[in-house]
Amino acid sequence: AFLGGLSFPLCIREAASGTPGVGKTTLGKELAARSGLKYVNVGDLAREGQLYDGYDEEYDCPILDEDRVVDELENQMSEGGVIVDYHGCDFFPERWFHIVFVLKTDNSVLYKRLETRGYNEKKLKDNVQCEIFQILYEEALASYSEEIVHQLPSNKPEDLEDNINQILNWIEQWIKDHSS
Ligand code: DAT
Repeated sequence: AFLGGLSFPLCIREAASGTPGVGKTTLGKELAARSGLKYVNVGDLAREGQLYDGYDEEYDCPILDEDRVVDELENQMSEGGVIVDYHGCDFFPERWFHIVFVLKTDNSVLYKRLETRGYNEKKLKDNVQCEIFQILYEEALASYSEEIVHQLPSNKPEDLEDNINQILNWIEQWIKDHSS
């Protein structure tokens, strides 16, 4: 409820990263609702603007045109106050983000979530493996300063609540530190 006070220009930018199905959208939207920050879903943005560059037959999905996504987001990212949701974060300019959260889900839980999405066998297996090997966390660590990359558990509804509270506290602190 402290968020009622956030009327001055915000310059917070966050990324939620992690394997599909770990709960990025759920967290990002809820966080936006409770913080007043703006939520941007890169997958939706790409679909709406058809920001694609070819089609991946093996994974049965369009290939993201990363440069066009970056161009499309540049203006609002330099304004700040944005939560960006995508399963990867290595192609975004480093200066865009003050903090990066990588959600982590146990394999058995993740498998069930992806199964209900109707993923094909290969996509299911590869995504669960990606999670097992912590590939997206490693990617985030390689792309941003280690101090701003945080891994958060995302298995149970209580995790969601804890994560949101933790991030809201972080935002509050960030504003205090930068409002002088
Ligand atoms: P993503 O955006 O990472 O692909 P999502 O937000 O769509 O993931 O969530 C996938 C599914 O998991 C969806 O049915 C909601 C559920 N979910 C998300 N976070 C959860 C949590 N902390 N506990 C239990 N279920 C969760």
